[in-house]
Amino acid sequence: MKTALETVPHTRRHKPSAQGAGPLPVELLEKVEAGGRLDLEEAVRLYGSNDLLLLGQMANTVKERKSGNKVYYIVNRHINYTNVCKNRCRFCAFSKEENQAGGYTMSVEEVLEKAEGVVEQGATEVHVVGGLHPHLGLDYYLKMLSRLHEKFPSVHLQAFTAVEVAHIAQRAGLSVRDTLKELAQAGLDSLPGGGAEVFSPRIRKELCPDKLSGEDWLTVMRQAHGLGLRSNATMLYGHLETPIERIRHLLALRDLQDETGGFMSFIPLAFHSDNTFLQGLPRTTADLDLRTLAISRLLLDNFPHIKAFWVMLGVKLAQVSLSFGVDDIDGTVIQEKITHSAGADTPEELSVGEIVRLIEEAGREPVERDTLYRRVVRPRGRLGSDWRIED
Ligand code: V47
Ligand code: SF4
Repeated sequence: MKTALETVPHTRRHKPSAQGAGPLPVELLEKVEAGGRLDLEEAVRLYGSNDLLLLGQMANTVKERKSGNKVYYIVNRHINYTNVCKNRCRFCAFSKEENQAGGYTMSVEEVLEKAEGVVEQGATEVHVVGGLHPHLGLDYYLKMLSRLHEKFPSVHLQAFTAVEVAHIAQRAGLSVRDTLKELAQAGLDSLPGGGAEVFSPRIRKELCPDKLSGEDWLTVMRQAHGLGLRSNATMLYGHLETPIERIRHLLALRDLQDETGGFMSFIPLAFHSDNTFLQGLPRTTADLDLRTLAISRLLLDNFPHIKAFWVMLGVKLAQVSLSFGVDDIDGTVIQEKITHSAGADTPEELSVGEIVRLIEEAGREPVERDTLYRRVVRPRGRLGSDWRIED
């Protein structure tokens, strides 16, 4: 495996821009207090600020305006149905060539089996994503969704990133819109936010040249929202991108959200370099993680929720992030493979008891939600498949 030093010209993460370095100007604090919209230059100042706690406080003001003291979590499970992928992004440790050792593709029956256990234990969402398999056809994806939907009609199926949707469409010779319609008809309820990475063409050229462009990622989401499918959005940070590239990514998401209103939550994903072409790049720091979450909350004024994905962030920092603009801590997750292949040392799953303890200890009110952020009610507070959505 080549290291970052051998493979890429930019080997160090970009430091906060000197342009914005220093204390936060009082006008910026006043603007956030008054609910004003921040622009690119102002966001640069936030990245350069030497006062992380003040930044957190500003993000917290916005968070509390939107969701009060609530912090959401969900009882869910991730199913990564295949790791075979034709793209082989340089930041990805999960993907394999079709016949490479360790490559796998689940049958629809295997996906159903994985879902079954957790649905009995009370999962309200199954989150399904995988690689871009060169030979699976539309029928595989449709069958997976329709069998899941038939068997577990009340469970929300959040499946296939915009990148997978474009790949499925291309293989089927259909437009993205028609593909989305077929997937929705088969049972797809919403799209996860993966595949966005950083929209910057410079970064995509360097790290994932075969991936859908940033513009095309946004187009798939525009079309999904147009059909009434909601989605999330992500940003992979902490590799070779500059603060300005992160900010432009956030602003592009904000523009699309102005247009469609279809995004539910934004999830910054902290890069892990083990077993990737960027091996050797150090982990993101707590400062960069908290700063990125807080700036996301401040810039994405039209996103209802900012999610800390504890699998990538670490459980302890995810808890601290509840004072930095975050109002969602994701969920039980169970067997996420993408980050764990890249060296994540977080557990494979968290119990509801552990999640509730993290949230309560931070002085917040834990609220179990479904994928669409409706409150989930459980008889006698016990986990099981007899939950309902609060009227
Ligand atoms: O698209 C790949 C990222 C994403 C690495 O929508 C990596 O609620 C870190 O999108 N280090 C998939 N990240 C996961 C994802 C996601 C996760 C949780 C919640 C939601 C949601 C979405 O993981 C990929 C890519 O951006 N990724 N490799 C890595 N080495
Ligand atoms: Fe394939 Fe996704 Fe990994 Fe890229 S990040 S190689 S598209 S599985």
